[in-house]
Amino acid sequence: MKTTLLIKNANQVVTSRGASGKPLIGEDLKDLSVIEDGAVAVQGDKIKVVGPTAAVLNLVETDESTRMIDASGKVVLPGLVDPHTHVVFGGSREHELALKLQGVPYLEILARGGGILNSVEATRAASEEELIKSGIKYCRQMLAQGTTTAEAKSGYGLTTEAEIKTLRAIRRVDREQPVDLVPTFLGAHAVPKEYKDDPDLYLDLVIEEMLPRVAEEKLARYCDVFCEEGIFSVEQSRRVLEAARERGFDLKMHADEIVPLGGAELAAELGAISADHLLVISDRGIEKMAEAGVIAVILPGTTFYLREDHYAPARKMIEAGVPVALATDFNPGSSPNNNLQLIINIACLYLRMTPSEVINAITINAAHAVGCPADIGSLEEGKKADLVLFDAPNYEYLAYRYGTNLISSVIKNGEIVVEV
Ligand code: IZC
Ligand code: ZN
Repeated sequence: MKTTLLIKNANQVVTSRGASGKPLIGEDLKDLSVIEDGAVAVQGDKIKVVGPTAAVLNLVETDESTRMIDASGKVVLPGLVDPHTHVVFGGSREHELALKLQGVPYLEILARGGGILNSVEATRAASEEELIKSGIKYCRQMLAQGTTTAEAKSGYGLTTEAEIKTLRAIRRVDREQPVDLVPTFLGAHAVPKEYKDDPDLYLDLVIEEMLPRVAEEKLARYCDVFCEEGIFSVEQSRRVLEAARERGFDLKMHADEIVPLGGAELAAELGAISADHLLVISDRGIEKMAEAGVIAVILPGTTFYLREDHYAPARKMIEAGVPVALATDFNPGSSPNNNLQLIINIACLYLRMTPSEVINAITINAAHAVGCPADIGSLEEGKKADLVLFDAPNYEYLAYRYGTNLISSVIKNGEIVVEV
């Protein structure tokens, strides 16, 4: 087969090629395997050759039908992977900004029936078509900013019908625009107001009615729980996650974000693929996650937007050998940002991660966090041809500039889907 697309003369091709097949940890997290004056040859929807331009030109066959991209002055990266989003929801919560600025804490807004519950009301009121339409819009925004795969959670329905409606909408959004979505069932995102006085009864519904329906319709790969003070305890989270594991779901957790309850320890005990947030993770939690190989998905955009004064201890986790990935946490309340480029800046400045660590955390390690490391997350022969070109002389430049979309092209499954 001929080369269908050839990207050549790139200042740098960042491959994020992890040799081990496992998430990158410790010092290896800095290893980007950068090729100077690089090229990538694509055949159909797959990467065929990656290497220095001169070598690639010698190796591949091209003809007049081959699309050529001259990437002089540009950096090529694997398509970015956003491993934690709540991209399908009804409504928006801009009116809560004023409360937040008056100093009302996130959990207090929720306790007053706002926050997540506000989005639950809007999501229940929305039709599946409306959810699909807004989900497509948000995914197209992500694509334009370099994201080619994202995890997507339910969790604003909180009735069986509204959760199924959300997950079906996620499936349709996945099919109807280029960003690939990996679906997660988050029925245990909050206690809906009908069950305010009996959260355990709500969890019975999640376990006995929702999980079987979601499994039967194959609507989600992962099951997640918001383990937090005033939401679900460690014991309640364990109940849901064990039931989900029995039904064949892989596990994720919102853990140790605001109050240190021990969510990280539970994620390690249950062999979850990831534990996310982790601002207040304990030393023991760090140790257990490193031992069990649970990926820490850190969400520094949320910390920034909630105006917290402490970020997740990323350096400590990296030094302890915990695999680290980064995500936007795109959601209508605590993180209305779906741009991973901004996460690059915040992670460097406030998590004190290096640009190289951050790039691996939003490519290969993020691919592991969504269970697709064989297909995406690095530029290697045989992987999906998902690539992004940035108008940047080198990869450090991505951490240096902020607030401007530096994308010059996005390639999804070998097709140019964004060109600036
Ligand atoms: O809508 O506030 N943390 N879930 C857990 C969220 C934030 C989303 C929201
Ligand atoms: Zn979240």
